[in-house]
Amino acid sequence: MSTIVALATGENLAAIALIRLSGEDAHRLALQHFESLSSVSSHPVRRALLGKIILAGEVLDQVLLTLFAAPHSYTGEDMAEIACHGSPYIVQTLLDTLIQEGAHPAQPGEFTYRAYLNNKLDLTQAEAVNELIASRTAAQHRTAFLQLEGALSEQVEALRDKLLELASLIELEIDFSDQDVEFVPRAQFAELAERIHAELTKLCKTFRSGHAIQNGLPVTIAGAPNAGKSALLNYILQEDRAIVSDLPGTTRDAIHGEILLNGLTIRFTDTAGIRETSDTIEQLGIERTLKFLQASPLALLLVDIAHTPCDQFQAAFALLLSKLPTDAQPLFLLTKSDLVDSNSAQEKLRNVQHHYPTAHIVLWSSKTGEGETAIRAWLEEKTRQYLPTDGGFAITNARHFEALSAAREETLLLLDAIQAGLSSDLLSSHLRRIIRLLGELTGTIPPQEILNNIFRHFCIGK
Ligand SMILES: Nc1nc2c(ncn2[C@@H]2O[C@H](COP(=O)(O)OP(=O)(O)O)[C@@H](O)[C@H]2O)c(=O)[nH]1
Ligand SMILES: [Mg+2]
Repeated sequence: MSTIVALATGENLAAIALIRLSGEDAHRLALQHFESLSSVSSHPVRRALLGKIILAGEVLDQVLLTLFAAPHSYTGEDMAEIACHGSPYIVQTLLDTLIQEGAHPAQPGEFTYRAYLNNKLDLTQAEAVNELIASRTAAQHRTAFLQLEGALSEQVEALRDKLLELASLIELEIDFSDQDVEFVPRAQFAELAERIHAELTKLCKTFRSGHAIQNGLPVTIAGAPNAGKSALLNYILQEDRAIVSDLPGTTRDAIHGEILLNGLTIRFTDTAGIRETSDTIEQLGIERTLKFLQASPLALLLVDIAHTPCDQFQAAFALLLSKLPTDAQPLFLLTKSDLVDSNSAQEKLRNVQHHYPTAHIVLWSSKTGEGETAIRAWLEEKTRQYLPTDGGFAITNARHFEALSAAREETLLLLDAIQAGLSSDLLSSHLRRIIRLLGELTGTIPPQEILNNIFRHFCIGK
């Protein structure tokens, strides 16, 4: 395999830069212009050497060179890491020299790809490397780290092992089909398939949480113009993100802001106020509001308690409720509570609560902060629904979710086929499809393994 080289640290100016080499010439290339000052350690597979890089008689830099001997390296190949000073000139000169002398500039992800090819990581672990690097929150870090340590691979491999075992027995039945033998009693087979289905279902369910961990939890802020939506967003973010104005229709496009709660990112979207309008631009904004409301179950719905006439109060509620998706979990805020005396505010609250007994409704003022505790408690409760239960484990990757869902669907078909008493070769084809899907997930190639498994467990001799 050719030797590749790349700058492993970012392009930004920093004290130290790390240049990585991997492949059979990695050590030779790294040592070519290196003059050792002292040996920092002389471990047989990993050596760190302090020395100078000398090019055409001139010292380019003093560096720390670490050599890793195959297979004890990240990629499983011989590797060298040169920690030099972060000067763009030093980095570029070193890279140019190494490339001139035969190293190839690495493709994106090529070190990890080689690690995968050399069985250092499976596919899900390789993907986890990417997620770990990109992680910004505690929950993202935790899910990526668990996946890198093999939490998903282990579960999927355990399922595959069971399936491979079954597949080998069923293939054997096909071989002995003329003798009409059943190596797997069908009741036991069905029970196993159900267990596998249950485990796949459990894995798939973690995606709800994994998706929220990766992409944040969207919360739409909606209501009539002037209800106080932008003031609420600014209050939550503690900054002047959106323009607050008593001119109705000020916020025409969606404005986003994020906070971190329980390790999850909550993405608030302040939207254009919903009302009848002939202004086409405002109308476009309102259509976007409706899309945001439809797209996420969490919404903060605002009704101005100070300026909405009593006889329009319920209509305002009904209008907002009619825009929500069926799985909506809104929190209603009766806004500008500082402008009404507390008795009449309480009375209005009781009144709407009476008409909407199941709705969560609180009084809110962005001037006094009344209702902040209630909003925070609601957000806390909602985020908790998305936190992973299984020690932080959750699948975060859509590819994994799709493969697991497809495998789960196929398990249902397998169950139907068993119950319908279908022949071994039909059962085998379902099993093979599930095995292939799970194999694609972790990156192992299944059919050869089925064969190997047969030969490993049985001596067929024909
Ligand atoms: N007294 C009071 N005024 C508020 C409150 N929230 C918003 N406002 C005022 O109501 C007007 C409209 O607020 P804004 O946040 O722009 O409403 P939006 O159209 O829903 O985004 C502005 O003049 C705000 O200063 C509040 O809680 N109390
Ligand atoms: Mg606004």
